[in-house]
Parts: sequence; C-alpha cells; structure tokens
Amino acid sequence: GGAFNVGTQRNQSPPLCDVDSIFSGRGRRKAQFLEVYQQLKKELLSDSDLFQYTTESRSWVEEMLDYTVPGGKLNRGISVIDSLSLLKGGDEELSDEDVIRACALGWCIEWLQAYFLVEDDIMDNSVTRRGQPCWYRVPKVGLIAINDGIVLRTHISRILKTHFRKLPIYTQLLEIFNEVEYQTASGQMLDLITTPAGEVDLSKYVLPTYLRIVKYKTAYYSFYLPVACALLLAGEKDEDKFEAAKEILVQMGTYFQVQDDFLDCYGAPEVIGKIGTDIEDTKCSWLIVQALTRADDIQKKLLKDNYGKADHSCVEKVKKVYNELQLQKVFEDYESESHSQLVSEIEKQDDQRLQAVLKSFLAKIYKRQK
Ligand code: DMA
Ligand code: MG
Ligand code: MG
Ligand code: MG
Repeated sequence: GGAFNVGTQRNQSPPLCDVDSIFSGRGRRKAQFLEVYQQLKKELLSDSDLFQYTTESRSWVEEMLDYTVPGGKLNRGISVIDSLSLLKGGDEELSDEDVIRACALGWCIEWLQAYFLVEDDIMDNSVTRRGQPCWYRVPKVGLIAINDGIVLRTHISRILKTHFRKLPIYTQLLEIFNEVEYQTASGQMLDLITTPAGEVDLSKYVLPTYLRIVKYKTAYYSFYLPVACALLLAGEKDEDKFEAAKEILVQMGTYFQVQDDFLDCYGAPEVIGKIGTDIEDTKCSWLIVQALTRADDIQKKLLKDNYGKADHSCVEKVKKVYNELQLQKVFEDYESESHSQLVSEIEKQDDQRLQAVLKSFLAKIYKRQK
C-alpha cells in the first residue's frame, strides 16, 4: 500500500525482496494485478486511433499514470478478481481470460478512483496522498492536474472498449460505470456544498446529512462497483442479486468512510499516507457530527469558534474537545456495532458464494489502520 512509498518521489514497483508476500496467495495476486497495469498502460500509450502521442505527451501521461494510479492499497481493484474467484468456486475455475478481464475491470475502478482523488485533493486543498505530495502539488503540474484527472476518466472508456467491446456485458459495463460515476460526483457535490467557504454553520452537521454524503461519494464506487463487476463477469443475470448485494455494500461503504473520517484525525500520516484536512476544511465529518450530539454549551462554543480554521492552534482546540468527548471510544463502539450488523445482514443472504464475497470484502477493511 501507500506506506512503503513514504518519502519517495514516485511510485515504484513492489520491493522484489518481499519473497514471502510474492509466493503467498495475496502477493501472487497483487503481482499479477500489477502486471496487467503495465499492459493497460502500454495499450493506452500506443492507442493511436484517436490521438497521436508525441514523445513528450506520452511521457507526461506515463508519469501521471504511474504517480496517480497504482500507489494505493488496490483493495477495490483486487476485489474484482477475488470476488470473481469466490463466485466461480475457486481459482481453479478461472480461465486466463477471466483473470485478465477481472484485472482490467479492477483497474478501471482504480482509474476512476485516481480521477476522483486528483480532483478531490485540489478541492480539499490536501497536501499528501499515498505517501507523496498530491499530484497537483508537484511544481510542474499545478492546475494541469484538473485536466490530467479528466484524462484519467477518459481512459476508462478506452480500456472498456479494448477489452469488452465484443462481449455481451459491454453495454451493462458502460452503464454501470456511468451510473456510479454520476453518483460519486453527486456525492462530492453534496460534500462540497455542505461546507461553503467562509461560513461555519454547524447546525447542518447532522447524521442524516452525513449518511447521504458518504453513501454517494464513497460507497457506490468503492464497494458496490467492484462486486457488480464481478457479478457481471460471472454471468449473473438475476437483478435481485445485484440489489441485495448493493444494499449491504452501501452499508459497508458507509462504515468505510466513517473509518476514513476517524483516521483523518487519529491516523498516523506515515501509515495512512495522507495528512488530514477535515477540520481545516470544515468538512461534515463523522467526528464533528458525533461531537455536536455530545458537546455541552462550552464545548459547542469551542467547536463553533475553531472548526474550519487553518490555524494549527484552532485545529488543536477542536481535537481537544474530541478527546474530552472520548470520540476514539465512540468510534470503537461504532466499529464493533457496524461489524456485527454487517455480519448478520450478510448471513441472511441465501447465496453462499455471494456471502463469501461480502465477508471477504468486510474482512479487508475491519479495523483497518490505513
Ligand atoms: C473522498 O472523500 C471521496 C472521493 C470520491 C474521492 P475524502 O475527501 O474524505 O477522501 P480523502 O480523505 O482520501 O481525501
Ligand atoms: Mg479529500
Ligand atoms: Mg473530499
Ligand atoms: Mg477523508
């Protein structure tokens, strides 16, 4: 994940000396997944159908891709192949074509995520991402990053065309990527208009508003999309399966964003690979929502006066109130509560393979530190 990139200027391939990890199932899968990245990158950079690269533009795009696409945890992308394997009943059931296609779709999700993150970091005025400066913070990049994000987005259709055009699921894939992108962009809009520059109106920071923001900005693309891709690859036609999976995965995605908000304040930057900005940015974060339901009048006043200010001492005052209210403990309780709720929802599913998919996804994020 991002952790080993701390302090390096660019994403590198995984360290070759990590023999244990490479020979274990997970490491092998990740290595395979990264190989497909190289392949897709090569295809995109030699795609001269619609655009003729110059040496300079090709190397810009290559550097931009290496910087923004493969350096994360790759949970979302690898989940497509993991899920497909579980749906089909084991790795032995996967053909070489299945593997390539699942990896290609996994990368489409990682590309979508890279696009949203490049834009998100500009809008959130963030400093680092995946252990390196945000792409727009690289001196030669600046606001060119806006267009680079759009370029990333356009790559998704190119990858889908190259690898899926001839398959019967092509239309469904295009549709689902379009729909999920629409939901994510709408969620980002909610996130951003809830925190307009200049004014701090804490009365808006209530749980239903919070839940609406995170459902759209995070849950669909991070959780529903990978499983929906795997279901399509597995040939699933039953609409109800997609709907049942969606309901649980949106709930799981909500839990995931609560973790993200918690780590924004309580995570170690060298572990999560990014420096938190939610307090400075006046975000409708899970922590401020919880704090406001528990604070007394003095604490409310402190929050009102100090939330949304870039000044370090203001941020510290907000964190002090969070600590007084024991939000770490509130989070731990929320975490075990959501976990048991999710497990019980998953066990109500009558499809055993779908259950396995959902459980494996949950296991990847439960009590995550990054
Ligand atoms: C991220 O919300 C959502 C999307 C769609 C990028 P965020 O700003 O909390 O993410 P991060 O903490 O990674 O900047
Ligand atoms: Mg952000
Ligand atoms: Mg954001
Ligand atoms: Mg965040």
